[in-house]
Amino acid sequence: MADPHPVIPGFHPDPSVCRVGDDYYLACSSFEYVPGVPLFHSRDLVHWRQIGNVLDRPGQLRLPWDTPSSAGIYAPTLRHHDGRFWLITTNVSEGGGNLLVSATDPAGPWSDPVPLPGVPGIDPDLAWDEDGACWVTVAGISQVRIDPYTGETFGEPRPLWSGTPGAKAPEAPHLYHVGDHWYLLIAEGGTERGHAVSVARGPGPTGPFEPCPANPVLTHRSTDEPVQNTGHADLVQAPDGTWRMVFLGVRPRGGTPGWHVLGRETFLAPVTWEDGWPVVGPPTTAGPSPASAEPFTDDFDDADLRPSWISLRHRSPRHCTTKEQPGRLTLHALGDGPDAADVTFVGHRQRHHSCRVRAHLDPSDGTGGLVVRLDEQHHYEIEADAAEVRVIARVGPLRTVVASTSRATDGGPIVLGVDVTPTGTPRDARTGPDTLAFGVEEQDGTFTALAALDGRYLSTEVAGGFTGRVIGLYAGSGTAHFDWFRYEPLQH
Ligand code: 6LW
Repeated sequence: MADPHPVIPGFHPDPSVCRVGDDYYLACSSFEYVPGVPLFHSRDLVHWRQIGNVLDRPGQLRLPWDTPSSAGIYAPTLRHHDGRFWLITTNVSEGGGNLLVSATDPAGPWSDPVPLPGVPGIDPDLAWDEDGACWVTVAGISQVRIDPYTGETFGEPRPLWSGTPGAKAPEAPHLYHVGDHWYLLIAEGGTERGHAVSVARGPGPTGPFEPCPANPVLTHRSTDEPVQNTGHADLVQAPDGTWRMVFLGVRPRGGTPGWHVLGRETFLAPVTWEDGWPVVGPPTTAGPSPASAEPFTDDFDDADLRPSWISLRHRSPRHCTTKEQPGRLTLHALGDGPDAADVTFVGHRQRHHSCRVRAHLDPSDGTGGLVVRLDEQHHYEIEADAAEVRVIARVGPLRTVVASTSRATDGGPIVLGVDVTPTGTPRDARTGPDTLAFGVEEQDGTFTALAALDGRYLSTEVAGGFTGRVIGLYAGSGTAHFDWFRYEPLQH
C-alpha cells in the first residue's frame, strides 16, 4: 500500500479551502517569505495549480528586515461570500496584526488590507450568519463580530470554547453551518507530534458549543503513521454533497520520532457524517505521487517571476529582476549571503525528498550561489565568483567553508548543482537521512561533487520554526546573473 502523500507537497501549512461551483481554491501560510499567501486552484482537490499569491505587492505586505524566521504571515482563512473572495490572516511582525483582503478574481488583484485592530491573536476565521453578520473567531478560542468592509469590531472578543480539557493550544478555528448545527473545528496539542483536530457543535455561530464525544476526530499522535503532526484542518463540501478535509502533516524520515525537511505539507482526507458528527477517513493516496511531478524549469524569459518563486522579507525590482537583461535573472546583492536576513534571494520550495537542482550562473559581476535553506542559521550552499567555487555549511553558530576550488577556466559561466537523495538501503526516504551533494555540472553533463552534507541539520526538528526547506538563488556580492534554474524530482 502506497504511503499517503500530500496533495500540495513542500512547505504549504495551515491550508484553508473554499469552493465556488466546481472550482476549489486553497491558501496557505507563508511566514517571512514574499509574495505572501500562495493561492491554488483545483477541480478535484487532488491536482492543484498555483494561480498567484494573495499578498503580492509591498502595499499589502511589508515585513521589516528584522522579522524573525517563521514570523510574518501566519495562518489564513479563505472564504467566498456575497460574490467576493475574502482572506483573513495575521502578520506576526512589527506593526502587523490581523488583516482582511478581498477580490472578485482569486488570481488577483486582491484589495489593500483592511486592518483589524480589534481582533486579537492568530488563526482568524471568517464566517457569516444567516442575518449577514460577519464573525471572526481566533485561536484561544474567542470571537468578535466585525464589519468586513471597514474592519470595525463590535464589542469585546468573547471566549467560545477552550477545546478538550487538558489539551494545549486550541487554535486554527473554523466555523461551518451544516444542517441544523454550527460546527466549530479547531486544532489542539500544538503543531508537532501531538497535533490533533477536534470539533464541537452548537445552535448558532456564537455557540454554546458541545464537544464531539469522539474527539479528536483526527490525530496521528502515538502512531507510526508515515504522516505525522496532522492537524490545522479545514472542511469543504463537494458539488455531490460529500465532504473533504484538508489539513497539514509532515513526512518524517530517519525512523521514530524522526525529522522532517519539507515542512508541514497539505494533505487531503474524506469525511463522512455519523450522528451529526464528522468522521475523518485516512489521508488520500489518490493522485500522482509527488515524485512523478514534472521538473520545474525557468529560463527567466517571462517579464515577471512565476508565482512559486519566493524571496525573503522583500523583493525590490532594484535588486531582483528579469527585465534588466531579458532571459536572465539579475540579482544585485544587498546582504552578504544566506547568513543575512536581507540577502537578495529567490527560492522555490523543496517538494520532494529526492531531487536534483541545477542553476546556470554568470559570475562575471559578482558572487552568486545555490542554497538549500531553512533559515539564516541553517543552510548549505555552493557559490562561485570568477576565481573560486566554494561549498559552505551553516548550522546554528557554526559556519564552515567545507570545500573550495579555484576555477581553472576563464571564470566564465558555471552550472552549480545539488543532488538531494536519501541514504541508507533500501533508498527509502523514511529510514535514512538524506545527503546533499553540492558540485558543478560540466558541459557534457557530468556532475563533479565537491562536498556531500548530512541533511539532518536542515530539518525543522533541528532548526525549529514553521517553514521547510527552500532551494534558491542568491547574490553574495556585486551582481549575480542566472540564465536558468531546473528543479527535478527524483524517484528514490
Ligand atoms: C499557526 C497555528 C499552527 O498559526 O502553527 O499548525 C502556526 N498550527 O495554527 C503557524 O503555522
